[in-house]
Amino acid sequence: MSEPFDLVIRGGTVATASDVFTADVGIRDGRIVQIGETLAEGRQDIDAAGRYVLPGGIDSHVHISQPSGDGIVMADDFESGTRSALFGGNTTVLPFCLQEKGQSLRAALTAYHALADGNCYTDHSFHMIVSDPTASVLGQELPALVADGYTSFKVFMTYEGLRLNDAQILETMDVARRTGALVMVHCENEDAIRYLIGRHEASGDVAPRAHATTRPIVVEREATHRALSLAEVVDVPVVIVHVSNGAAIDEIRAARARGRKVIGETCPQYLVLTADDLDGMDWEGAKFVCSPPPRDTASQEACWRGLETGVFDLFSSDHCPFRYDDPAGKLNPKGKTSFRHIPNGIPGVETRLPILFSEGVMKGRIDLSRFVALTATNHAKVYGLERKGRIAVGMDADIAIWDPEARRTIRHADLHDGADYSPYEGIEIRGWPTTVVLGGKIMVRDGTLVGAKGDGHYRARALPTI
Ligand code: DUC
Ligand code: ZN
Ligand code: ZN
Repeated sequence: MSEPFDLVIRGGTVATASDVFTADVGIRDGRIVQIGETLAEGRQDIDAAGRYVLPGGIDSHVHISQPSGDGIVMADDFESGTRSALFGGNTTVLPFCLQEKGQSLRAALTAYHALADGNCYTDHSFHMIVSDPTASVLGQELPALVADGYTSFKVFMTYEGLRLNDAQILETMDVARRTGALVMVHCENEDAIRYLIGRHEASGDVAPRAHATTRPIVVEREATHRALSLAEVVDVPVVIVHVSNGAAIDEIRAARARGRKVIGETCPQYLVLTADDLDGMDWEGAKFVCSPPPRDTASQEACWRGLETGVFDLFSSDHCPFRYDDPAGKLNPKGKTSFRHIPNGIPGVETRLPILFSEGVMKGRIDLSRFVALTATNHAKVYGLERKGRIAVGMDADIAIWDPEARRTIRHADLHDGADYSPYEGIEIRGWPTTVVLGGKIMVRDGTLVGAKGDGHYRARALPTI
């Protein structure tokens, strides 16, 4: 007789990126070992009748404990950031590890691992942010890191001190070509933004609302076109992250029509927020300052269509939390003098999945399989998490059990991150993950934390399969 299961999730509606069916899921030694009808009793059983049994979310775009400039501190460390992720139905996150100017990539990673090790509630891996692409970084360090399982890196076209010029982007993309790793690009034209910031400040327009005005769609569209063109020159696939509008989407479509391999990502803020939300808000508008900024309802519709039609492969949170009422956050002493000094980014790792589920699945815009693809399966494929993102025999038992009938109103007081607000406060949600299993261990049971920090582990990644 075979060994008993450690855990059986019984009678739920299981969804994969291609199918939806009713089954029991048998788990042993951290993996899914059997899927079928009427499995034998496990050491533990979860009754999932009336529930959806989905792969744990993979949020491949989050920022945790990232150095953010003079006196500014991110609201989440690895403990609070991954706890919040877990409560939002995620079992893996991919935060960014920032290379500071003059720093070796290895040193940046060592420091980042030290912050994460033993403190995480979810599994995790890191993307490098390459800010200083010296000959040794590109020639030796980056290829060595790719070989070690850090198989993706991000470059910026905006932010002084972070942005790379076209020559540097080409050189960095060439490392991806040689190694098979994946380049992610933040597409906004820094020079155009600086010009517009100067104009606004000169006219005395310094409130948070002007953040969006100085980062208009054309600035993102131009940079998206350029990033796609540079990737075409080098002949590498590219990930265009946090796409906010239809013009940038058109650039992705056009590049694909030329035969280019492009991965598109969008985020909740581009579906449910607009720049107009800041109207009449004065400094409280700082709560919504992120880049690219949310746009307008036409852009929201374009992003929805992109999710429905396959322009977007990835739906991520871009969780980048700063406290609002805090001298180390949005309302830092300089931040109160101009939008230019408000740290860019908003929290959202816990609300990403409920927002897409409620607005997308429950309102009939996407089906459950597309939801699974956009929130888990595609992230695993794109970023080389070979044993994650699917409910299938042999995969890690990373599972979120959803109550599709749950009704909640987003209130920051109910969330688990380290910020002091949610930009999504007051949004009505239908459907919420109630129980979350990581590597076969129940971490959240019926809304209560039962796992421990340190249960989440670092996972080296394979090359992308796209
Ligand atoms: N880019 C991100 O990817 N996240 C937050 C801020 C930013 O500019
Ligand atoms: Zn970015
Ligand atoms: Zn980001």
